[in-house]
Amino acid sequence: MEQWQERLEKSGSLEELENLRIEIFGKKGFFAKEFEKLKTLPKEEKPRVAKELNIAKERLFKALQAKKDKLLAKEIEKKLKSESIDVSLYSPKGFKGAYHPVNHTMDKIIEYFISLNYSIETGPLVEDDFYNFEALNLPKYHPARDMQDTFYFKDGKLLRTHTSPVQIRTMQKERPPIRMISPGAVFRRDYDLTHTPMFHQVEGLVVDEKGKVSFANLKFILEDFLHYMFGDVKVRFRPSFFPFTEPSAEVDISCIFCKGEGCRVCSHTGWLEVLGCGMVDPNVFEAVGYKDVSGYAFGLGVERFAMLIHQIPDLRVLFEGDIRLLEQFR
Ligand code: 2NL
Repeated sequence: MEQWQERLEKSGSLEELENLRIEIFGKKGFFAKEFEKLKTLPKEEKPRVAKELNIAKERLFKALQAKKDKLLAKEIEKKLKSESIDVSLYSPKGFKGAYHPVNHTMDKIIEYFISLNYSIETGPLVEDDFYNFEALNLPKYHPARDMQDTFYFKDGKLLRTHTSPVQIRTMQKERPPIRMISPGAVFRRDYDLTHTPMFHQVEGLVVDEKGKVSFANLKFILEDFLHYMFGDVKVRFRPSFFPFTEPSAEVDISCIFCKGEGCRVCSHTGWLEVLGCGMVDPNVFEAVGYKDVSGYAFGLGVERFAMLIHQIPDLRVLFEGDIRLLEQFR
């Protein structure tokens, strides 16, 4: 543990710190391995070692956070010094403004579902444990609830990590049949080429009397939707898992860049993953007091769609506020 602490102290840049974070907390990192080793310990040893590991993990994570704040402050200071702007300069060219690619993509998605008479529902960005996790069949110790993935407030409230709480609220408020989408901003502690801490989702939900809504209906709608969004592409469904749907599937389209031949964007598979979906898990219906119903649900990341449609290699540029980004979408 001391060696990690020492390396944290010594890291001189955010990039170095991020690499260290992955080394310590990542899916194949130090703690993942240590927790894996727990399985081989004798039964009576496990609780003690697990407790020690959790305490050490919490402590290191706090140290990492503190170091990150320090480095960030330094970086911002440096940036401010190098980017002073002369606001008195005359600009002969009136900038006309442009529509943001994320808004454009969002509009196109919403338009499709409006044409099928889905309602558009919205809800609060600050949610509580029940709406964001509990009602969605995410048990108390599910990794998604981790401090590392979710932004928590001191009072236990949180920034929603998906728009599913809106579906829960809508089901509580209304009786079936329900046919809705929930577009909006969501928040996760993630920042790299393909992840930003704020991004947008559109989730869909259809609920009716038991037997009236099938996986075949879901499949038809999503295939039609993906053809509307991406034109003449192949669509395939792969079995998958989500806590809130059963059965679940992930949906791929044939790569729009290489037409399925295999290229860097599709990691030479010929396919791009674009959606998650499934039949609503009975536990979710139970949480909202629905009986004798069936339903399907799906979710997608709007930035990922925008990235594919507009060929944007780094998602972070979408939210840096640099006007040169928008100038390309006039
Ligand atoms: C993904 C997957 C999904 C859902 C979202 C959902 C919501 C309720 C009940 C059941 Cl209230 N399901 N949402 C279902 C399957 C997949 O999103 O990859 N999103 C980016």
